[in-house]
Amino acid sequence: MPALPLAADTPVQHSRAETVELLTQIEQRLRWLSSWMIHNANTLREKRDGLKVGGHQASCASMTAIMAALYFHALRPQDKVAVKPHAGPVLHAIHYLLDEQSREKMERFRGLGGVQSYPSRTKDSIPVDFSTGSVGLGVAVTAFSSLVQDYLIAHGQMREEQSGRMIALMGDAELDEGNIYECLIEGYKHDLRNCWWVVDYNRQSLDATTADRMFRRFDDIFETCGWRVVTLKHGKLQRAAFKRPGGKALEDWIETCPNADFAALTYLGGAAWRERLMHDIGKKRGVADLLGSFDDADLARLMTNLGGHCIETLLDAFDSMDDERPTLLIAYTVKGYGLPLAGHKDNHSGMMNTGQIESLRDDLAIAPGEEWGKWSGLGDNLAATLQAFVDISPIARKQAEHAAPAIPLPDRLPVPEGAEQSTQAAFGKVLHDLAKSSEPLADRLVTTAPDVTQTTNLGAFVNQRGLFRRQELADVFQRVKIPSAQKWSAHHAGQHIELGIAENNFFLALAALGLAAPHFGTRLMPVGTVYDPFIARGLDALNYGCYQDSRFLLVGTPSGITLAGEGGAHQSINTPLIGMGQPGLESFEPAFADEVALMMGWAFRHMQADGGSSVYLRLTTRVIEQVAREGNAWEDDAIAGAYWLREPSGTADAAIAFCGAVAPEAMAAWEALSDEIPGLGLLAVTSPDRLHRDWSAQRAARWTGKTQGPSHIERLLGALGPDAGLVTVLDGSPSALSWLGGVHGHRVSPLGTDRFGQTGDLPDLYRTYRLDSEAIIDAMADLLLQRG
Ligand SMILES: Cc1ncc(C[n+]2csc(CCOP(=O)(O)OP(=O)(O)O)c2C)c(N)n1
Ligand SMILES: [Mg+2]
Repeated sequence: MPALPLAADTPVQHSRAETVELLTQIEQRLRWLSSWMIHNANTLREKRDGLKVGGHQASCASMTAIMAALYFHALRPQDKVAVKPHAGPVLHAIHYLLDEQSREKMERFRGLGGVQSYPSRTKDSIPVDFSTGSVGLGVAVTAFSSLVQDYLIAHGQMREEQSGRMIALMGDAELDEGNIYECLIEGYKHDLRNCWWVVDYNRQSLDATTADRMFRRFDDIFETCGWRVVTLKHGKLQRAAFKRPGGKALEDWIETCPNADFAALTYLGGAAWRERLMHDIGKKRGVADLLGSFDDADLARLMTNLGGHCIETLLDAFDSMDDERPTLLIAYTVKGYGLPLAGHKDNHSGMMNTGQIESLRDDLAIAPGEEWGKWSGLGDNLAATLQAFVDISPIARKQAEHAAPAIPLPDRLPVPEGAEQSTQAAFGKVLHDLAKSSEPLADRLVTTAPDVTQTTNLGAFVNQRGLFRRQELADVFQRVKIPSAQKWSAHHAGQHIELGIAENNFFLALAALGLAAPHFGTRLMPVGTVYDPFIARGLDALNYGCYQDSRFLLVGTPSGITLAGEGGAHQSINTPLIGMGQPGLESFEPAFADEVALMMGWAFRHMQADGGSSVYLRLTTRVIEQVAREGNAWEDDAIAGAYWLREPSGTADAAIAFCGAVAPEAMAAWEALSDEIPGLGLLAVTSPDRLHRDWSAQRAARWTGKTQGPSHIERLLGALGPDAGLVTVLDGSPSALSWLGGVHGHRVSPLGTDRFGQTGDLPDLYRTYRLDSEAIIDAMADLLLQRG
């Protein structure tokens, strides 16, 4: 070990050898602290529920060298990292060394208020650039963040010199997730740059060792998509051994060794390595002498000296990647490196027992009781030098995220004109009007769609504001004067990001766009349209965006069996329940154009509010007659989730509650019944989601002793008599509204779709699925008869 200079008041420039030595020490600390954090939570902390706490010591140890070299050497303050979920404890240990994480939170790993199992932007107190957990998504989102960065640079919101690298530290099993390949293709189309994916290539997933056949295939795939592939297979010790007599035979043997064999030998250790190597290649020239020059412990160290555990190799690699090319760094590693779990195929959830962790502690000269010390077991000088090294690392200068200024919004968005309109067309017109305006909001809108720009009414906005591309792209059809309603030229000032059809990419792009404010200090207003049923295709990515509090407006359109001609494969049924069930997403299903304008205006406010969220509008192409309004009194109620379109009178004993496209049927049924049922109410439900949340919150407030007035739906339905009957109807799962009966104990007859749709015209489909006015009348008669 080279003599290290003492810690000084002024930052020291360390030589390469010193840097390697210091990072080697830090790697050991990270391995220790992550292991100890998991051990403490599982074995030492008091348990009240008998459940396993969990944690992944082997997955952490697999990455500690990579993370030490990245965080304390290669990372620049403006770079952003998505950390492999199971290496979360290593990230916390890094911030502990930086004095940004407390011992107390680490002691409460996986407990309430403690360090989260997987890095979380919203729940962890350390800076987390990207939440991770659902494997694959944290990888691909980095590419979209890089695209967002380019968008901001192109729009003059960031300077080129401020650009950072978007880095994913990924497990090799994540290479099996299809979403990362969808993202590769999209990245290529958009000229992706400033993106690194660093693979912890331990060739183990959760269940077992991974397929040998994929060796080198990943290189081909990524290179085809324009990436540089850097492979770190061997560490410095191995490379030196390969140069000695017999070394070539050893290198060839490693090259062809099956993953499972390598892992098993790693677990068994030095004697097993020797026996196997002697059996396989011992007769080759020089091999016996070469192996004989290592004792068992050194032989085991040599054989596991893979690129991803060799600090020098990692530093050289990171330093060489000094341009903007997207880069896949495949770092060979051993899962559980440096731990007795190393290599065992069942080590994913495996944990060191008490004897094993104590022996690791003793190896590091950490005294019992000193386990949480940052530099326990090291001399004072070395500890001070390490602390100084950590304190001057570029990552220590990373600026905290701060709230980006709000975008000034117009008081109201003008309501599109027309006696008959669809909600989808109204949405397109509101955006088009904005695009033509000089509102500051208009400049921050970014629209995107997975190959459904025109069929979801984004076309007018795109014609006005253009497609975004870093490189100009001419509209060939326009140039040769072939008539088309759609201008399709792209340039750096364009505001629409056209995506291929893969919905996962679409949701990840929205997630990244919606994080522009905390990530880059400039707020964007992302608006994405998707065919409503295909929300399901990207649902996990949608959830992923919401989980990290990204802010976007999602428009699912067209929806329901109202999309009659397209049949069952395109008609969404359960999306109202997704809207209700998804945290971080407020959903609306408007019926009329003025509701659409109102909700869009509210959405833009909510997307930039403290405690706000993303917003989802479920729309339709059905053109319906608009209602005449007297004043704006309905608006607040509509935002709260429902308003009386026909107020019940007296203590009416019935009401029809409808949502969305079936408004005409509900209104016709009301007309037909209102003579017979005096005071019959007609409730326009604009958001089952907000109604239900408010109702639940009101109940919870009672339990927690907080006083709060009645919820909105309690107030509205309070206008009905106690024995009243309710017919609810929407073009979607009836359960989105059937719960209304629970509010005051009213009897409910819920109409909606809960079978797959099919092709047909509206009268046929609404009749078949019981959404027409006759069905509403029948249901009401039934309710009234039941009452006797
Ligand atoms: C989408 C998703 N499916 C399944 C899981 C459960 N799971 C957690 S880790 C893992 C495999 C991890 O292997 P790898 O990425 O190679 O990481 P390692 O622990 O080997 O470093 C799986 C299947 C998950 N977190 N996310
Ligand atoms: Mg793995």
